[in-house]
Amino acid sequence: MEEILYAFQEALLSTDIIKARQILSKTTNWITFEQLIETVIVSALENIGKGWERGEYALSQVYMSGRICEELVETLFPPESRQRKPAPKMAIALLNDYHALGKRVVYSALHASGFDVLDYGRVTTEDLVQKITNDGIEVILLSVLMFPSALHVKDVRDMLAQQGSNVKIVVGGAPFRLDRQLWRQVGADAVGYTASDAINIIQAISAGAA
Ligand code: B12
Repeated sequence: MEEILYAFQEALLSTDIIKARQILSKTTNWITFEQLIETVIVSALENIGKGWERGEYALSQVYMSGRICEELVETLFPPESRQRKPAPKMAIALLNDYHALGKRVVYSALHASGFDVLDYGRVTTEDLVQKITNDGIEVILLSVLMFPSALHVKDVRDMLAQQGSNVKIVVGGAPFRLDRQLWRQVGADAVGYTASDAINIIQAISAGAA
């Protein structure tokens, strides 16, 4: 797996989408979609991000790596389960942030697992609260990758509370992985660190266990 990760990372850094695609396609018959996302794509992007922090790579390399992964991930999603699962009405959104890949992965994993989820795309706090109210959303999944965006979850919680709403907020993204208490501090009901976590949390909420 180490070798695959290294080769994939090198392909991303050289903006070689053809090679990156070839490397991933060789893995799809022996590892699952979730493993591919977590152990190859997320790890490669994290390593590249760390290299950028150390001054080894240019921001353009981080940017292009993210774009290439977005494009490749589109072709990798497992076929959707035809059977829809009973669940509270839910939506997913990217809150005040531009890192779109994590939300895309979580949305597709949930959808492929049989859950109907509205995709609100990138939203501001006010837009989000309005959409939640208008659509009668019961569970909102929020993806944020930057610390200031994570703090906006608290604003969402406060605005919803002012309206007497008890919508469940599930959060995920880098700031919550880096600070394991942050989700509680911003008033979320649950946190997930991977797309599989999102599925488990939604299953638990649907079963009335969370
Ligand atoms: C690629 C990348 C970019 C790309 C984004 C491309 C794109 N279209 O998405 C580009 C180059 C544009 C970019 C720009 C910036 N970035 Co950037 N970026 C990254 C990087 C390296 C990887 C992010 C990524 O796509 N990962 C792959 C996806 C699949 O993983 P993920 O999003 O984490 O999602 C997974 C889980 O978190 C989880 N998950 C995600 N959402 C949710 C939601 C729920 C409900 C659940 C349950 C789970 C869940 O499931 C997903 C699948 O496993 C991260 C490093 C990191 N450690 O995350 C920095 C990082 C997020 N970036 C950072 C920064 C600072 C920036 C910039 C401000 C840099 C700058 N100075 O200009 C800009 C801001 C852009 C903007 N205006 O918002 C910082 C944020 C630091 C912070 N604490 O605030 C990070 C953490 C890097 C760092 N360590 O400094 N970035």
